[in-house]
Amino acid sequence: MLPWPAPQIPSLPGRGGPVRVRDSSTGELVEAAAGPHATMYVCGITPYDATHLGHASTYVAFDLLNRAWRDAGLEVVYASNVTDVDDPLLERATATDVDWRELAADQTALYVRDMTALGVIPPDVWTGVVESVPTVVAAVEKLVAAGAAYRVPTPDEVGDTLGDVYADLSADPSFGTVARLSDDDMLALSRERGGDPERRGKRHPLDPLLWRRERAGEPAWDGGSLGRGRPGWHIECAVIARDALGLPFDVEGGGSDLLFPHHEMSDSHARLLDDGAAARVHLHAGMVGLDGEKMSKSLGNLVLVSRLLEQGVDPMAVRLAILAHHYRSDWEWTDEGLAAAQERLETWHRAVSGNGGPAADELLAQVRAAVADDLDAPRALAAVDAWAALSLAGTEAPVEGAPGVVGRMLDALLGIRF
Ligand code: 5CA
Ligand code: ZN
Repeated sequence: MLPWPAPQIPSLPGRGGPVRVRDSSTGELVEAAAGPHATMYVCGITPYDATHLGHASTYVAFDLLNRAWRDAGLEVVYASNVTDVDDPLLERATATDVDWRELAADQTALYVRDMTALGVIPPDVWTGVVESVPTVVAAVEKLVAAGAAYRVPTPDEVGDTLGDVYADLSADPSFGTVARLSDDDMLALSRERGGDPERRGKRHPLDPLLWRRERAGEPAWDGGSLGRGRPGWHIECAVIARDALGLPFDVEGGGSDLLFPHHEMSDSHARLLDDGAAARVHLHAGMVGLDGEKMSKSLGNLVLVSRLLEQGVDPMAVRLAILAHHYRSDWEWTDEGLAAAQERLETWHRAVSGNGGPAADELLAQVRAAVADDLDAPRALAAVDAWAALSLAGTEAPVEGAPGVVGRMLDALLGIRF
């Protein structure tokens, strides 16, 4: 798929240092990429409803990492997917009597508009599930041939009795090392997040679906020796990430709801496909809530980016409202938070609008240090607030051109553009 146009990123004096992040597998602070290249896969949207603040917050978090890496001189390759065929998308299409392809295309277009408005750097490789079906089929066939996958009879499948294909997790001695959860927790989360532990005929309740045979009324593709059908969820990301970045890649990310089962399973598939490691570092953004509940398409408690923009809200205020929270924390979207971001944006705008202001070097160093320290955006914002207050107070001897450097820095590192 063709991603949205990349924003111009201004160059800055000097260079940022190595970026450290807290790995969600181990809880340790680690260097996100050793360089000179940095590779990142962030799970993309399932396009059945427009971008809400939760999605936006997750993509802004990884955008911060992308920007910090580039500022440190690394050559970044960022890959992502669009889950343009999956159960929830098909269910919504049926419920609203829309063609599933049309629904996916419309919602993906809206997402593109939202990401562009929020100044998110687009992926370098952006792959839809539908276009990756042939490579997924080859990967599943490889897992079957290796004895790492097996067939489960499907009573209602069309035509023959090949069955659905499931991964045999017992073939992967490293299974469980991504999320490091107890068996009970894994089972509960699998049930909650798209798994099917009760499916009869599986060798283990957690074994995930790799290939779903065609069912009446569902879209299906040629699956070679697997028979017509469509990909399971986790294998798609394993294959898309591997093909875009090679294995192992540096960072695999998404919201914290993807740590298990999605990333546990997709890493397991990737390991078995490549006899090696999948992602070096796992990074997960906290969940954004509304009125005490996780914001989610299935619950319907959504604040949509597109709706805020329609109401005339400056997308940079939305971005600043997101950046006011550390990416790993769970937080609530509120009108007050947005109002505070709008006020902050105006203050910053006034502060960077003059020709002279307090020197920029120290602020640049502080913001660089904050983002390099596990993407600590709230700390970066506080440093800019202090500089802006000093600038607007007019008590410092003005340094010519300093506001210009600060403006470029806000743009390059934080994605805030006036
Ligand atoms: N297509 C799959 C990933 S392969 C998917 O999870 N799609 S999604 O549309 O449900 O979510 C897109 C991204 O937004 C994921 O990284 C997900 O973890 C993140 N996300 C979803 N809800 C929230 C939320 N309330 N707060 C923060 N991030 C969220
Ligand atoms: Zn994914």
